[in-house]
Amino acid sequence: MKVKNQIILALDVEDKDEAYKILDQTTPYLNTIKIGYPITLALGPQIIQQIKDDYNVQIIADFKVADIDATNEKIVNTTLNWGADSIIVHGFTGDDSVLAAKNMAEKNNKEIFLLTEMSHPGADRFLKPVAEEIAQMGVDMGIKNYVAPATKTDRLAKIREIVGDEAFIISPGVGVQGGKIQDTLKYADAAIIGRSIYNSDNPQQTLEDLINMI
Ligand code: O7M
Repeated sequence: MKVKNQIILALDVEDKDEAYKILDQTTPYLNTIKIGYPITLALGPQIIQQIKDDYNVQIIADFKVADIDATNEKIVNTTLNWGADSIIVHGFTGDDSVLAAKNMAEKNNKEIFLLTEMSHPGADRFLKPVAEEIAQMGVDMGIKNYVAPATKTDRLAKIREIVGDEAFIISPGVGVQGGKIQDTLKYADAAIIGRSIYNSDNPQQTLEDLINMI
């Protein structure tokens, strides 16, 4: 995946006019938008194709898929049929669940991102102790794309070490959650940024400032 300016916008707004206002200001600089439950549940899954058609961007569907294999398969297939270019899948469910998601994405000529460890403090309790194993599982399964936290650069660095230089890592947590873009991009290929762009008084200026820092 090629991410323009190494920034992915997390479009976690729930109002279409607001979403389009932000997209108007940011898509001259960005080609990759992450949509998740907030916008999809508010506006319906049609929003995926609408945004693609109206802004000529690629969409990462952040549905953090975390079910048994048979259900993962359905979630991945339906999401990709709604127009998403890739889908984010949790790794903690284990290799059978992840494999089902990976196979279904490949059947659609699309890709999954494997979520290894999360950016919020609470993730230290249950996810951190197994994150390196999750990353290793991804490597063993031939997965190329990963999500790892920008708020914990030591952990991000560790996950990069495990998945290798050829893997593609996207990293959430820059801005409001405390991560710094320059530190993050030492280890990640792109940063996922939401509130500090879409809640800013001037999303375009904020984005320009972020790009200038890279
Ligand atoms: O910049 P923010 O904090 O407003 O938004 C960050 C986005 O990244 C938001 O959409 C979160 O749901 C998502 N995210 C995390 O913040 N932390 C994680 O560990 C994982 C994700 C994510 O994208 O998971 C795939």
